[in-house]
Amino acid sequence: MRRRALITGISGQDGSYLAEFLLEKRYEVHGIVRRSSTDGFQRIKHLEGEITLHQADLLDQQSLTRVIEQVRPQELYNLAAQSFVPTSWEQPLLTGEFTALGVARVLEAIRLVDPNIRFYQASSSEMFGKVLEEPQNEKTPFWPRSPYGVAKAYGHWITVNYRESYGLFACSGILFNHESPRRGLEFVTRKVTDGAARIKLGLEETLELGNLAAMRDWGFAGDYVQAMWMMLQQESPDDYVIATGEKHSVQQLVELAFERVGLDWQEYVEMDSQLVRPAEVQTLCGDARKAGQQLGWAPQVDFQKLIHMMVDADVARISHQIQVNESVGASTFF
Ligand code: NAP
Ligand code: F7E
Repeated sequence: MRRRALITGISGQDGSYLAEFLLEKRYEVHGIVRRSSTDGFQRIKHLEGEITLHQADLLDQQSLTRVIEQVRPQELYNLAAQSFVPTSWEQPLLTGEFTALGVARVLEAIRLVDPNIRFYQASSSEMFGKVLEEPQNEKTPFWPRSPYGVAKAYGHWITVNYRESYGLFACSGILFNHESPRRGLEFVTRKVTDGAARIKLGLEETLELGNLAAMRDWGFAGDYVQAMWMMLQQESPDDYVIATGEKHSVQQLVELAFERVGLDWQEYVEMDSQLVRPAEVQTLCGDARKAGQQLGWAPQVDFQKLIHMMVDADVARISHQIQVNESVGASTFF
């Protein structure tokens, strides 16, 4: 019998990589998607026919319980969230509903339907916020700096609490920033790689950015989803930091991306003070030694390879789009 996994947030960056990874492992893969008036499933289009999608929403307890009852997964990965930090200041309550209470709703559904389901919670390095030590490990205290970080801290602790209260096999993966060509265009890595590609191809003249001094520990999403699965294969549930252990500034990211397309970034990048956050997470760098020792996990893609991969993918995608537009005589580009 194939093992069954249910993924919330399957249409997101991580959901798409995790679905591919589990299919390779011969899992029967099910995903939760919310209803939309437009087709938002670009990242999982190529998996059509191989995965089964179910409609539900993190805001709707009954819809979650119903899908879990229908699918009866052995493993459930809760990746759905309002995941963009700046939006969490614009919509703090909705972020709390999705990103914090949504976790409790999924856990409640598991507890009621089948407490043997193994549960993964997508926790975040944003919980460390104004960091109290460096690098950050599983024991580093949290000091979140955004409504998103605060909501993720709730999601983390409710996961720990359900493990301790009800004996659920519930794990919290504290993942540092991870990126890929499938990253949303609003996050800084993708904004920069897409921006450099557009400038190179003559579609834009400048790129506006916020805090260039911020530092992050950036890894590749394809590596990080493997750690999620590894956590659920252990004898007992636990929490793990997943990171590369190296940090770089946004400016270094910009330099690398523009260099890849043969341009001098200083001629194109402009500072936009509107993009500076009300409270910034200035630096993050993770200590993933526990995951290395207990899960046997290690990142495979380094920072330079990651940014080159993303720039090359954006250049190829946009060049292709230009060719298509030219062949149909379209005068505008999206
Ligand atoms: P993402 O690309 O923004 O994907 C988020 C997913 O959540 C999408 O599939 C989205 O569906 C879904 N979703 C949002 N609200 C929902 C709701 N109310 N009901 C059902 N589904 C909903 O995020 P990601 O980068 O893949 O990250 C996956 C998870 O890891 C998130 O929880 C994120 O907060 C967390 N995380 C990410 C990172 C990172 O660096 N990427 C690091 C640490 C933790 P739609 O397609 O309909 O919008
Ligand atoms: O910002 C700075 C910004 O939006 C990174 C999410 O996946 O990782 C992500 O959160 C840094 C910040 O990611 C721009 O101020 C400068 O310091 O790419 P980001 P994030 O906020 O770190 C964590 C681990 C998650 O869990 C989240 O879900 O870059 N920055 N200029 C900028 N950031 C953006 N977005 N846009 C700029 O123009």
